[in-house]
Amino acid sequence: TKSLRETLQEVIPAKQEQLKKLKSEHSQTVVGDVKVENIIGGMRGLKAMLWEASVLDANEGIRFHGLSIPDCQKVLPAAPGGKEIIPESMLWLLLTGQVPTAEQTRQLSAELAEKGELPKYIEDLLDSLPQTLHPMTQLGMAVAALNRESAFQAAYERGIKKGEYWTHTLEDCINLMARLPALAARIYRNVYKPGQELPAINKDLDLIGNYSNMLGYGKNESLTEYLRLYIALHGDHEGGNASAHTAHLVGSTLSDPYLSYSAALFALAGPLHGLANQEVLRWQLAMQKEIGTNITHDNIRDYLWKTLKSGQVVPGYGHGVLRNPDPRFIALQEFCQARPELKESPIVELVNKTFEVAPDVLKEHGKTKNPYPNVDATSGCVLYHYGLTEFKYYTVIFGVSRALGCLTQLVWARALGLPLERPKSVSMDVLQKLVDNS
Ligand code: FCX
Repeated sequence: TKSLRETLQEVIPAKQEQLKKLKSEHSQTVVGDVKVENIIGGMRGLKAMLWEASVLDANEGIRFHGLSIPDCQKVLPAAPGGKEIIPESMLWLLLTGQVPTAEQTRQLSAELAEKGELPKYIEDLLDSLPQTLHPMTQLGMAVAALNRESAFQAAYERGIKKGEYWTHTLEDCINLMARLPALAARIYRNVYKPGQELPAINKDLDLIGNYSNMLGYGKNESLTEYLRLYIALHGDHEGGNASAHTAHLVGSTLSDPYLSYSAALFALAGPLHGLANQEVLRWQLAMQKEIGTNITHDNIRDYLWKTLKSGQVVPGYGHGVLRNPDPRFIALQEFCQARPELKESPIVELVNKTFEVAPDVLKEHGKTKNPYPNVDATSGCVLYHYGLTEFKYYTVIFGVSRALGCLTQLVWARALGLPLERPKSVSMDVLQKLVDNS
């Protein structure tokens, strides 16, 4: 059985060759225009960066190396005894473009468990932080502090050749991925369950089996399976989203993976990005409180209009790229439909009913380009149902997940020798001149 490193070693030369050819033969080929709307509109739609692991289609959603979410659900190995995709198999796919065997997935799980313990100074750092510090701030701080361990930084200081960058980057990425569950679980314990014992990492468990266990939910197999699926599906959403783009930008300065990913986490912590899942739940619970048990389409419609008329966005709806219901939302909904306890859960039912009404209301409202749900419309509600009710923690779970894509691309950026990112900015006066001369 080939290891992850051996598999990567095999696939990298062909990709390097592909890039070399694109560079030498097509450097000056025009593949798009830059419009004023791109410059003043957050670069929406501007094709301006390379990202290998996944591509987002506005209508059909994300594909990971060409595989849709239903494809991944068919072919990617699950945990022993489980059914859902696990982050290890997704990580393998994102990194190598290949579907791992069950044995390769188990080997990766074992390696991550082996490397999952936190250094003492990181435990001390986390334990010294005030309970009131937002869990995402804590996660970002701890990930940054782990760069004391960076193999890449140490190798760079020794003076290695460019061709070796990716191997040290990979080592950092695997070590960071391995430690994220223990980091995230310690933050949860410190903030919400002080005094609760933190179990040691079980070397026989997969990454999320251990995470769930350390959070104190190890006996809830349904929640553990949900976390596996949730974390695998949130792993990557092409390169332009704020967290992925941040990791890529910071990584392009040859900052090590710990610093690059901590920067990404702070982008994820914004309410228009990763924080949205906590906002959705807050909003759905406020709706539940207002309309009580009489969950009718009319009541939900009224509540949606109330939100919109007060100038707020409907959280969990809309997207910078997608123009259809998010397939990640659909996959999480299907998870709920397959489990009677979830299907009948009041909060899950409310999410479903909202989905039946919200797209029409948002179309009538006429502002958003995408009136359909994104993944955040449902993700937090399942956690809530199972008793993981601390909203402020939800983005941390997303943060454990998004590492899959961000770290993968850091390995590829170094393997392909991608340069420092440095787009050109213009002032409004310069833009006006460009417009006048066009
Ligand atoms: N409710 C009400 N109005 C909305 C809306 C929504 N859900 N989504 C977009 N709009 C409004 C925008 O505020 C904007 O109004 P403006 O012209 O007055 O500024 C207008 O519609 C056009 O926005 P649009 O181009 O469709 O959307 P953007 O690409 O600018 O923004 C996000 C995309 C996702 C930020 C936006 O749809 C939003 O705020 N949604 C709610 C928050 C959310 O769910 N975020 C999670 C996104 C994602 F899944 C993730 O990154 O995690």
